[in-house]
Amino acid sequence: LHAKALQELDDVQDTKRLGEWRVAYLGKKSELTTLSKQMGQLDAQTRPLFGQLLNERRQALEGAFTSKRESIEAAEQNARLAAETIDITLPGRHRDVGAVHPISRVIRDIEDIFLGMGFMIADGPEVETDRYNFEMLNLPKDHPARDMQDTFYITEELLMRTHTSPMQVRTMEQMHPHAPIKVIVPGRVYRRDEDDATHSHAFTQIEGLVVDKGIRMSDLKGVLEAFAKALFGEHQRVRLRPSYFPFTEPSAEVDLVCVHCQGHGCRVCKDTGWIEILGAGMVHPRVLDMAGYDSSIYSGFAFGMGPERIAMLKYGITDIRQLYQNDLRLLRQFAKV
Ligand code: FA5
Repeated sequence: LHAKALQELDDVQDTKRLGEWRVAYLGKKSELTTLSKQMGQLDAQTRPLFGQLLNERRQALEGAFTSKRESIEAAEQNARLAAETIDITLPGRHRDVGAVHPISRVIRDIEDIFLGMGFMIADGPEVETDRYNFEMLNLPKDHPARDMQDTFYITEELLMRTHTSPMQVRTMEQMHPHAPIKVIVPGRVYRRDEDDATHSHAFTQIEGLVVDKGIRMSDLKGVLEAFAKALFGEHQRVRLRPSYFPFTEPSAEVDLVCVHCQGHGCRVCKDTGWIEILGAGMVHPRVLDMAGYDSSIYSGFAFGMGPERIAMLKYGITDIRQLYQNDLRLLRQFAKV
C-alpha cells in the first residue's frame, strides 16, 4: 500500500489531484485511518508496535505530501510568472495623434491677433430671428438686398443666420451704454448657395465691431492693415474697394495681395494680383440708433471675413470642399504644422 501511494503521488501534477490523493491516502476514510481505528482489537503486545509502524507510515506519507505540494506550488507559480512576463522586444502600440483642423487653426490665429489689439471674443446663436439677422441691420422685410443672402428659413420669424452680423446688434444691446466696444465673433453661418470651389452652404465667418466716440474709416483701415501684416507678414498690404451693404455706410470690400503670386497675377487671383477676404464699412447710423447708441455721439466700423477663404490662401487649398470632407490625407498635413 505504501509503495502504491508513493508511486501515485509521484504522478500527481496539479493541486486538484494532490487534494484527491490526500483524501485517498491520509483522509478519514483512508486505509491508514481505518487501520488506526481497528488497533483496539489487537493484543497489548502487538498494539504499540503496530501503532508505531502506522505513525511512521503516516509521517512518511505526510512528508512526501508536503514536499510534493511545495514543488507543485513552485511549478504553478513559475508558470504564472512565465505567462505574465512582458516581452520588451515587442514593437510599441501605435497611437494616432490628431491635428487641429485648418479652419480652427485660422480662427485661433485670428483670435490671437485681435486679442492682442484689445478685442473681446463673443459667441452667438446659429438659429437667429429675422429681426436680428435682417431688420435691426437696416434690412426691412421687403428690402431687395435680402436677396444678397439666400436664406434657410425655419419659420417666418426664425432662420439659420446668413452672416455673423446679427451679433453686432446683440453685442451693442448687451454692452449698452458702455463704450468702447471692441469685439470679434467667430461662428457658423448658412446660405442656400450652390457648393463650388469657393462657396459652401455652411461656412464660417468672423465678425468684427468697434464702437466709440470718433471712430473713423481710417481706424478700420489701420486695424485691417495691422491684422493682415500679423497674419501674412510685414510685406502684406490691404486694398479697400467701394461696395454696398445695407448695414454699413460707406461700405468696402477688402482685398489682400495674392499670397501665391505676390501681386503679379496668377490663376488663384484670376490675374488681378488681389484676393478679396472680407466685407466691411462704417456702421450705418440707423443700425447704431436702433441698437441704442446715439449716432450723433457714437460711430463705429464693422467687418465680416471668411476664415475658409483665408485658410485656402494660407495653406494653398484650391477647393473649399476639401475643408469639409474630413479626408485624413489633408488633415494629417496639419499634425506637425
Ligand atoms: C457679409 O456676410 C457681411 N455680413 C459682411 C460684413 C460685415 C459687411 C460687417 C460689413 C460689415 P458677404 O456675403 O460678402 O458679407 O460675406 C463675407 C465673407 O464671407 C466673404 O468675403 C467670404 O469670405 C465669405 N463667404 C461668403 N459666402 C460664402 C460661401 N458661400 N462660402 C464660403 N465663404 C463665403
